[in-house]
Amino acid sequence: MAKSSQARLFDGKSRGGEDGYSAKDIEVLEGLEPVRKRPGMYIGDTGDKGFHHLFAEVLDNAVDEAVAGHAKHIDVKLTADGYISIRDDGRGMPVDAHPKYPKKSAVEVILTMLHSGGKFSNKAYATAGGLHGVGISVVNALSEDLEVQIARDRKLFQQTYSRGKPTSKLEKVAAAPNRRGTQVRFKPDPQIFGEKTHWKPARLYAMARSKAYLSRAAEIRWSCDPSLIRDGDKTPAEATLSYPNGLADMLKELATEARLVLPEPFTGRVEMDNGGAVEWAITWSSNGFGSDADGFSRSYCNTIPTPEGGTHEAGMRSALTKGLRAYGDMTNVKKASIITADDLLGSAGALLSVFIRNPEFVGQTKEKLSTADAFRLTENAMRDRFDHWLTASPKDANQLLEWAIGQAEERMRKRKDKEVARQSATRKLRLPGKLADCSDASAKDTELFIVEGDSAGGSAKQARDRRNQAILPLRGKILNVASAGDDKLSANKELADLSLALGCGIGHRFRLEDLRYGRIIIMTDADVDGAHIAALLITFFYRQTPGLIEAGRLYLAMPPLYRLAAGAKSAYARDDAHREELLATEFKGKKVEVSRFKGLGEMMPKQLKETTMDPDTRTLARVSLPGGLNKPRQLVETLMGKKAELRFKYIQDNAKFVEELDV
Ligand code: 1YM
Repeated sequence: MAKSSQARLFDGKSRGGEDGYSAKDIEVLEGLEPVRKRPGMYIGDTGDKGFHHLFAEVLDNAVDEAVAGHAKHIDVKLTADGYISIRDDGRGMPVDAHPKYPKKSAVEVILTMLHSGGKFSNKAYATAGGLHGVGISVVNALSEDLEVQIARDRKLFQQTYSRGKPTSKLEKVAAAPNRRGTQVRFKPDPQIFGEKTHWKPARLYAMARSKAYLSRAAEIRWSCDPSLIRDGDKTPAEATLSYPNGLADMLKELATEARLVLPEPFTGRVEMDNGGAVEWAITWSSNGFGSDADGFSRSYCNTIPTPEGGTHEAGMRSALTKGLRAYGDMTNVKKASIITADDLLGSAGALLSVFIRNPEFVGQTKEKLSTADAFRLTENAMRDRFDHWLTASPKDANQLLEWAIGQAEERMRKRKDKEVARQSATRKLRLPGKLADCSDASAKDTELFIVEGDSAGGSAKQARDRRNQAILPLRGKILNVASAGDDKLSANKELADLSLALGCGIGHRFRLEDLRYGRIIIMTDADVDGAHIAALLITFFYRQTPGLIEAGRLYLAMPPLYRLAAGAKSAYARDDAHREELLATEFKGKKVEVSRFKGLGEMMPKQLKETTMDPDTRTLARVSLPGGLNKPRQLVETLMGKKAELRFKYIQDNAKFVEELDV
């Protein structure tokens, strides 16, 4: 309606009397042509939503009249002919002639002029731009047929309209000694909404019901032609909607299946001297509320829903959070300080309704209350009552406090998990380009083969089981970490790639739980160069990730050095001794062809798989620290460290033990 619902709440009072209104108070801005031209501008859309918005607009007018204390009953009647009628028993729209338009009655101005409203209600366009309070004239403009009946001054007046234009004069049709109020009966225009858009009884009923909860003063009597109610639709044909406990009743309805944290909800209503009011009903559930798994927060301003929340909701959240924290403080529960509004209200079922003058709305659909005063008003009203409520029943208060702390802890745990997941995700994103990773993401049962050279890497990639075996080829001799400084280590590309692939960090940042693979397998050629590379790698692991070795996660692959073949029979030998053994046993007396592999890259992938990589047929040597972590420290320093003289001395001292040199 032009005179927004928000506006009129206090108008009756401000003029101090029932009939304080007169036609000269109506402000007129424009006619209705723009509405029919661009209906979407006024009602959002011309689909189901806009269609039903027409009902909301008229109902709001009637509800306002009830909230202002002038009406007690509202009748909603849906008939088979597609008409809906809404009637209240309030003062009745003013019928006197309008001074600026002496030929028109006030009703006609209200119904035919866009943005006509009470002069005193400078808040008439409080929601301008929003969809609420656009005016009953918009409903008239978009109706094929509309009839208004006003019972006022013991007379019944009536006027009819079509598509916003009067089809009759305002006429006195009867005496009405016992009737008072306004009735609007209309049928939306199919030219605007199409032939297929119809009233949905369930939707209308839900709208009516929520209004009844919000205006505890009003009793809404619902009636719907049974032919309109489809199978399976539980909408009643007749119902009386009266909820003297307002939001508390609404909450009861919404929280039927909830496992409540507290037996009783926190409810209340505070009325201000200026006619404003704050009403709320809140309960906490440990299993959500039916389809609202995370709870819900529904707020209203002057019975208009504010789905985007706003200052009143913020005031409520603040009051409750501060209140509970203060209670925790008072009862020496230190942890209460970690509770945030989301912890407390994230899975609560909260209903809030405020009544204020001059509400202002912002946001995409102007459904967010922005009036700054509403914050303080709500916060003050609720905080005071909440403090009393908590101290009055310590058992419940403690339970709520404990529950909220649990929610806070859960939130912190989740955040941490997320952080870890994010870290591993970024680690994954930053994997070295030449790593051929496995498809399994878990560290369980996965293996990383560190391979010497690109050609061996190529064979290994073909030989692997890509589900759980990853290949990282390293080029040539890697840096000797025992003789290089930290700066060299961090600048070394091969080792940087290796650390990235491992995922577990190195040095003091090492964390075994971040290791991306179950086993790390060094796979180098079975020659001195291979042995040297393996030694360099083991040195790296020993110095930078000793925990990985201690955990038994580092292995050496054992590729064969020889292949022995005699006719159809073939076998692989690890080393010279093994070769001799095979020649003396399995191949005894046969003409054996012995070939020596120059490197892994030379092997057929199938051979490499069979001899070195397939868990069913291979042999792995686990790198271990038999004397504990510190035992090899000196030896590593001597053999791999910076000081060549230590190495020289070691060789001199130990040369006597060397029996045979394989060169
Ligand atoms: C079924 C819809 O519109 N009831 C209704 C509307 C008005 C009044 C009473 C009313 C308001 C005031 C004074 C006032 C309207 N008045 C205006 C306008 N029911 C329905 N009931 N007298 C009567 O607010 O001061 C618009 S609607 F513009 F005249 F104020």
